[in-house]
Amino acid sequence: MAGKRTFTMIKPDAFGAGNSGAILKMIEEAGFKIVALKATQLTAELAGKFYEVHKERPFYADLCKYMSSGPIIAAILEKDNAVEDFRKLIGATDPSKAEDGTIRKIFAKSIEANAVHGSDSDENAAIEGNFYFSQFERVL
Ligand code: RTP
Ligand code: MG
Repeated sequence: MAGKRTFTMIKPDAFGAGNSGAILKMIEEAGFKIVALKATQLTAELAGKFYEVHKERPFYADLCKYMSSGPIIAAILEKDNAVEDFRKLIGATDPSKAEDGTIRKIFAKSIEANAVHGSDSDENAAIEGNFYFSQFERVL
């Protein structure tokens, strides 16, 4: 059965542009409950750890630099079929390929500065949520 939780980050481009509130509003209006939330900033080292699965990819160094370049918002979201439905809501990685009405289509600046992150599996959603939040920092 598909899981009920996913993990997201509002990336430095969207945070810096003052779009965090509008993005969280879209997320809630799409039926997701915010069950953990914080503003924070990654060091390059922590970004490297978070994106370790991509360490062989050509964009890895740039991505770590970018993700540690400014504040972000991290959140755990709850909804039936959360991972898949959230990836539909955010749209394709490359905003020029994202469907109209998706968060990336509306807010992303480029394939790297693409406004939001969304977990790609139930397993990674749990790992990523645990990376940022203790048991006391989330709704049980
Ligand atoms: P995310 O993990 O952030 O939700 O994005 P995604 O699944 O749609 O894309 P993924 O392949 O996991 O890539 C992670 C992030 O790396 C940056 N990226 N840059 N320059 C490039 O060609 C490139 N490709 C990916 C993006 O910030 C992407 O979201
Ligand atoms: Mg990904």
